[in-house]
Amino acid sequence: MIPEHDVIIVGAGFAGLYSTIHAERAGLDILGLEAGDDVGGTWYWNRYPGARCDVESIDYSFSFDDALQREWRWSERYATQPEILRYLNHVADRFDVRRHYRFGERLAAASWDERAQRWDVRTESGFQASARWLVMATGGLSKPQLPDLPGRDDFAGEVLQTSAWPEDPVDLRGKRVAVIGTGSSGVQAIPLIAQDAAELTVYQRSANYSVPAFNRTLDDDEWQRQQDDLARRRELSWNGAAGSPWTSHPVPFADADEHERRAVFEESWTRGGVLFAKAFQGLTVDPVINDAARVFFEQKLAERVPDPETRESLTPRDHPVGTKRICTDTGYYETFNEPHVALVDLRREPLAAVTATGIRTADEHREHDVIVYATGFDAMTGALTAIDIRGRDGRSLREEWTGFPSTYLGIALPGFPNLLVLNGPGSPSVLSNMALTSEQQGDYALRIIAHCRQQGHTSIEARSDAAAAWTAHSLELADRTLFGSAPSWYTGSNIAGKARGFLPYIGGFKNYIDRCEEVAAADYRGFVLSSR
Ligand code: NA7
Repeated sequence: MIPEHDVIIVGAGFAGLYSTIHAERAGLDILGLEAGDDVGGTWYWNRYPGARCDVESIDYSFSFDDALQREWRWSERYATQPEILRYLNHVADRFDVRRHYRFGERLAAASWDERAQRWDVRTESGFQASARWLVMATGGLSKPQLPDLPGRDDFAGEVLQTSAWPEDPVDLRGKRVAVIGTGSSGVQAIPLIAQDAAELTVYQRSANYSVPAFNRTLDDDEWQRQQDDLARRRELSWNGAAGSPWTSHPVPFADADEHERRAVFEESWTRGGVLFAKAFQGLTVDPVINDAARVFFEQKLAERVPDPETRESLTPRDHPVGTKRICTDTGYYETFNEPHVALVDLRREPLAAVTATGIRTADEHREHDVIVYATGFDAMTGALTAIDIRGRDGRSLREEWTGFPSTYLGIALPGFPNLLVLNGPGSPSVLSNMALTSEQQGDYALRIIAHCRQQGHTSIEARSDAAAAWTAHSLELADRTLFGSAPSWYTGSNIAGKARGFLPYIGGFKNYIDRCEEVAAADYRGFVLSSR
């Protein structure tokens, strides 16, 4: 007998936990499925040294429960992976979430049964279940990508991946370690790996912009100030473009003189990390502002890396500032000043093959004991196309998404009734604070479900024209910025054969919420509701 539920929620990260807590409050019978052995999502898997969130801890936490907000004491300005994982475990305990989940169950297939108006799902272990609603909280950066390098599997040493780092401690002391990849994960891991390794060689295909985190322990005074300011901070976050309280300098770049420009860049630099992209409004839109930010960055880099050749290799050349997510580092560039750390610039010296004992480039063979892959993710679509999802009339999501994904508000897909995707392509999630987007997305999905139940509808589905219009609107907004000119996971260009196009909605978190609210207020305009 296959168990039947009201809703199946896939994933137990921020979005899955939030949705499960609130689906229970809405009186739904829930089954949660999670591939990991416990809750945490991204923060369950990414256990590499140095893993941290680049959104401040006070903001990167749930806002829905005041007691929860007040009782959890973050220890640092930017929380480490272990601390965020402890937090999510605390949330799971506090709201007794685990009893809804089956852990260690990776969804393999889901198909819509039109007659029964239900989704039938099967996991890789063969477990089956069915539900009227299928909520995918599978994460935007959860399908790791391991590059198909020649000879990759010949390497006889130890292979590690930042996004699937072992739970047991990894001892790199005395070892010759290679790291491939210099996105946020590589940039965070490299300084800590360098502390242990006898030799560290970093293989860099493209240089990224990285700005120091200016991380610090939150002492009691700062914590108290944050607590006193929390209501204002949350309000700004909910009304902001990226779900955080930070805004750009109020004076437009064009109206500021040289002195003011310098002061603004300096101030936003010391705010830390990704916030540098917010220095002036329009920094990722106007090439003139962007170039001024680039010049400022390069001056800072010169202070951090004295050697001109190393510095040249570390200077980003393939994208404007902020159009790939700015990395947030602690001592990243300084690591390359250490005598036992080498940078291999793959632009000058392409990677030829992995061998049994190391890595061969066009110029040289280098021996390694360990290779660490920090090579990113098949972002926003990869976790969904990994599953054989069949909608109305057997339509395959995987096949449809060989083209650019068409979604309505990022949450609904034409041809896939009652499938609700949280933080999907066409939503602002990965450009925004995931803790708050997960709340908004979970709420919206549950409101759709509640609306259908109240009205006696058994299914809801995005209309194709509504999805096409939303997707065109989202792409058009991206075209007005400099983002499209950057090869990045935002545009799918990090994955061979993936359709190109800017995946997240770039119109801002608050604008996105407003659009969702307009649709709801207009009786879910753009959706087809039906009853059987
Ligand atoms: P990213 O940002 O996608 O970085 C992946 C890195 O791996 C990047 O430097 C890539 O170079 C590099 N890469 C990928 N494939 C290869 C091959 N074949 N050879 C050499 N180098 C390669 O992923 P992260 O995990 O660091 O960060 C993802 C997000 O997580 C981040 O933006 C935050 O939001 C949190 P490339 O730049 O493509 O030339």
